[in-house]
Amino acid sequence: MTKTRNTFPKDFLWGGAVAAHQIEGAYNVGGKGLSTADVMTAGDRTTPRQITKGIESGKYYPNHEAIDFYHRFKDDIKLFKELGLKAFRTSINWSRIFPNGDDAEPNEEGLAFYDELFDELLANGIEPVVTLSHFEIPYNLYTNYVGFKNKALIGFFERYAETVMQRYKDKVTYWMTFNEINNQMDTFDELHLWTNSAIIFEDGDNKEEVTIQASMNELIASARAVKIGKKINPAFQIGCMMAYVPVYPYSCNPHDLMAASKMMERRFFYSDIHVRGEVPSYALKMWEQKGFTIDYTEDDLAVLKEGTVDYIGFSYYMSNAVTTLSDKRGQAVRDHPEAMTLANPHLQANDWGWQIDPQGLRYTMNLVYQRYNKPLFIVENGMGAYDKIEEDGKIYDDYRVSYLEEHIEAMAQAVNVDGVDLMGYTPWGVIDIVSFGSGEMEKRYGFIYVDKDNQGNGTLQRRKKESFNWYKQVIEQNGLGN
Ligand code: BGP
Repeated sequence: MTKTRNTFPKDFLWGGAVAAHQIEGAYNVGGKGLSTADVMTAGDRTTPRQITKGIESGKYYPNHEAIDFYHRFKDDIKLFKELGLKAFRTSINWSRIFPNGDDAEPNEEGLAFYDELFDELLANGIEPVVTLSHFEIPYNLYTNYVGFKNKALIGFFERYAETVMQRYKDKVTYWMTFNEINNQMDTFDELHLWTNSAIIFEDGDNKEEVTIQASMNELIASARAVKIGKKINPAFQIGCMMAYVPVYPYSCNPHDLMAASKMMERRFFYSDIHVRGEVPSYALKMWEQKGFTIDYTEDDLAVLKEGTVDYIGFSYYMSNAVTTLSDKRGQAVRDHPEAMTLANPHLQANDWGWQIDPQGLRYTMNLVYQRYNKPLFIVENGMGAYDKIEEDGKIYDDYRVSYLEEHIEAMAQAVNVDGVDLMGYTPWGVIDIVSFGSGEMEKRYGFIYVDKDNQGNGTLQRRKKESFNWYKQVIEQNGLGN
């Protein structure tokens, strides 16, 4: 492999990423309303998290306290500075700003919290990168409006976006609208629909049609936010946030190739609209064939066209392989409408079954850049793992370093060999936080360890892992070094 390890652009945004509900805690402090993330219990590797009706006594909700970043951010930012972060990606918790989502006025205490947070970051030379909605919305927008199925949410989101963009116009330059907006289309499973759109299906719902309607409402809301943001401050860089999981044909049977391409289309649907501002023809055809009626107006279409994004933010963790070959049915990990997912025999997986594939990152970067010709920003990447504190008090997380090193190497190839325009890299969970998928604390991604277990016990004390020193050096030398 060509050695191109130490060559990233001069102002490359080396950083770390988190989300408000997974880090802040203080779920009922400072005038904050209940959010959809506050009614999710803890699960584990094999048990899914439950979504309860409001907060039920006797159940454990890991996001209520999370790692108490709300009260400890000043100390944490000191560590981020020591690590050398140039950027820190977090989200604003919508329910701190509009506790019920439909309130007439924003909550000043919530706005003041993010003022303080962004000021502290900037004072430490760290650029805030902000997601407007990272897998949560005010709970009231579910109970009284059934989530993004309802077009009223477009207006509520627009007002929220305008409020925070106006307030932080001189503090935040990099924005993203909806986190991993395309995660909901693959499986229609409860967790993803809930976190993306606050939808729980009702009897008689056509799941796919309802999901597409909610998605269109979000895409329109996103485009409106982009338009407003650009008016507030033309220097804003506003991106979308996609989960890219490249889908490979399991065999070279052309049917497998076609199935993989069709599955990719389901994910590209979202960035096609965010970037090109048009509903793609393959989607219109599919809706027609399935008899779906998706409600949007000529004005909405004009908004989509006017509110296209500046860059493509995305997460990358793993790849996927699919087949249509019926003799493989016994090995299927998951069934999709067009094909079955199989474990890729060329890849290893982490303890949660996520297949590790650095080449897949380079492939994805090429694919996306060729499709859109817009700057890319890798805003999540990393490997969840169990960490152990050894007798000398240290955490030797060489598995984490290997994962990240291989992905940075692939990234360098994409930039320096393939000519991809990449703005930055913010690996996921720079400090240990609550897992979104399982609600565990012990699925750790961080360079900084947090003393807390899956049941919520622990001192919350922070401790640098060995990977901390490694990442610090990567940032210092603007790459891996030759
Ligand atoms: C992405 C989400 C994050 C996150 C990460 C890791 O899907 O944007 O919020 O947590 O994946 O997933 P998990 O926490 O389930 O390991």
